[in-house]
Amino acid sequence: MSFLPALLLAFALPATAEPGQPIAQRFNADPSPHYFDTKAGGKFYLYATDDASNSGKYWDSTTWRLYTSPDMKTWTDAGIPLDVKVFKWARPDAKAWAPEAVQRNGRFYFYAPVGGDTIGVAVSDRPDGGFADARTTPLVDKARDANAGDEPIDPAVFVDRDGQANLYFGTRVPKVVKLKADMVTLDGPILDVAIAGLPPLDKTEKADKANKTGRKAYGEAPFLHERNGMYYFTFSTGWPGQIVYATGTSPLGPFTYRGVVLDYLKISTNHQAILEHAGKSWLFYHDSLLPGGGSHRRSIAIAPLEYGTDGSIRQVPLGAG
Ligand code: FUB
Repeated sequence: MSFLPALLLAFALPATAEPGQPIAQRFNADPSPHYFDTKAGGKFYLYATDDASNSGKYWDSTTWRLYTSPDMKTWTDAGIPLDVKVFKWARPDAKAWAPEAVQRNGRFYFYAPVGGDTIGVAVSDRPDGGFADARTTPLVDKARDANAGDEPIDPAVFVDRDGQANLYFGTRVPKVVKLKADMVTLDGPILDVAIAGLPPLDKTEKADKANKTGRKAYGEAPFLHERNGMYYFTFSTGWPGQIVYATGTSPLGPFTYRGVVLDYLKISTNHQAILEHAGKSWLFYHDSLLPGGGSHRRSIAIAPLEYGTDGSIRQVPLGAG
């Protein structure tokens, strides 16, 4: 087949996901994967930062992207679920960064870092569009909320078995705050997440520098999941970063550092999510995998995640190598 028809076919066909392979032929990053049951049936939904619509020099896209899959193997580009203009209070230059989504109360909630200093929340009756601002003000606002940190970005929501939802976010110092059952109101103070074995960075210390001196630290991309009663807090150690994990007996922490999930990749960021469904576990991450790819032109990939009998996570055999 000549180059042009092959290229057209690559964009027309859904992509097949394998470890180290992009899930789509379009740049995307910051995976937020879910299995949602709707009236139309259940399927996998993957929300992403849309690196294909940025300048290639910075993460300056203003739209998010959605991919869907019936089987975690074949992914279809479902377009733009929303853009930053949904949030009327957003600064005119606000960028659309790492998103999160939750199905709750018969609705779909979309948590969006908007502009690096605020997190907004939008709501819809369907997962693939129709989102409207749920509050008309930011859910988290650096200028308004005590202890919101220097950069309230990278929201991740965990809903525990008892129904309590927590929002995790932040760079350099990980943050957690409870959400009310409406999913759009903070319920109490914003707390620092304590990780024994990883003291937080002070304001003058950069995580990437810390990495070069061998000191691991929290950088960004907080994510929480639970398995067999153990709470796993995963995150990136910086820029560049490893994906590492810590465990604890409460979703609010404290957590104890346990080890590396995914080694450094050859790009400036690393951002993970873990999806457990029907007894299987997968790590979603992003890397430079497509032609023309790089630190601002990333691609989401998926790898099986395995655990030891003691609950430890086995390091995924990918990395800068
Ligand atoms: O996509 C922009 C930023 O890059 C995200 O907020 C970080 O997690 C990093 O992946």
